[in-house]
Amino acid sequence: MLLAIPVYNEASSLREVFSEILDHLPEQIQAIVAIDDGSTDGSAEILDELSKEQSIIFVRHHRQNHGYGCAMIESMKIAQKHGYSHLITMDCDRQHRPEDLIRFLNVDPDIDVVSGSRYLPESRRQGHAPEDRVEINSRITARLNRRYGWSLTDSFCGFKRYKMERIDPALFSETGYAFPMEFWPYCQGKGLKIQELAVSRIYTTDSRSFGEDLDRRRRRYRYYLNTFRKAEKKFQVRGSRA
Ligand SMILES: Nc1nc2c(ncn2[C@@H]2O[C@H](COP(=O)(O)OP(=O)(O)OP(=O)(O)O)[C@@H](O)[C@H]2O)c(=O)[nH]1
Ligand SMILES: [Mg+2]
Repeated sequence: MLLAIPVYNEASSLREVFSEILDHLPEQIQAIVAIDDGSTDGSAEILDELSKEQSIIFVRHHRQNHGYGCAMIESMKIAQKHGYSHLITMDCDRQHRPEDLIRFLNVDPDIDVVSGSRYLPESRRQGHAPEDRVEINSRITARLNRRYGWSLTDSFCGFKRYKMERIDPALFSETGYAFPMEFWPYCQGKGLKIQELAVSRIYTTDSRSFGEDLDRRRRRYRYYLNTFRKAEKKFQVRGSRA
């Protein structure tokens, strides 16, 4: 099993997060790959040091920033190329708890996608989630559920486990934060088995940004919907209702 971690300018948390990950690393995880996406804050150097210190850690550097989705697609390609049965993705900004890794491994290996949810009743809460994040997530999640007859509670959580046999990364092209909007129609088209897993919802700072344009709520919503519509066309998926 491969653990992949997208990194963009996380110098302040990297050492602490990686040390916690190593402390809680389930033995089934054979390698950790960090995708440093053109970080400019020293993250790249810290990751290089970490990979020298720990042979289980590998680092891919991008000269320029290509986006969160690009790192997801690249992680899937790496997992596929090296023959890993499963891939787990997790963030390194202290919002995902390394203690939860083992819980992803305990889910039936035949589930194709185990998707972390920060909005289940059992999800522990720490801090206050920004209202726009909660609102957009809940609107998009409700739309997916209506169209596909699903009962998701969190459509934007990056903490996930993928069964690689059912994932074809060559079919994905969304390189930005809207990657899940391309991924869910793919799941519907392929008939993948999806199960949510309660994870903590941690927001200790209010200052995180998606970048200037996407911090505008309506613009971000439109971008997500456009990606979703394009993906439905590409994967020839039709929902039952609008
Ligand atoms: N490789 C790569 N990683 C990224 C990029 N943007 C963010 N990340 C990483 O992806 C993870 C999630 O990014 P966030 O910006 O926190 O996104 P989020 O958790 O959906 O949003 P918040 O709710 O604001 O925290 C973190 O580990 C980031 O370092 C990017 O452009 N490229
Ligand atoms: Mg985050």
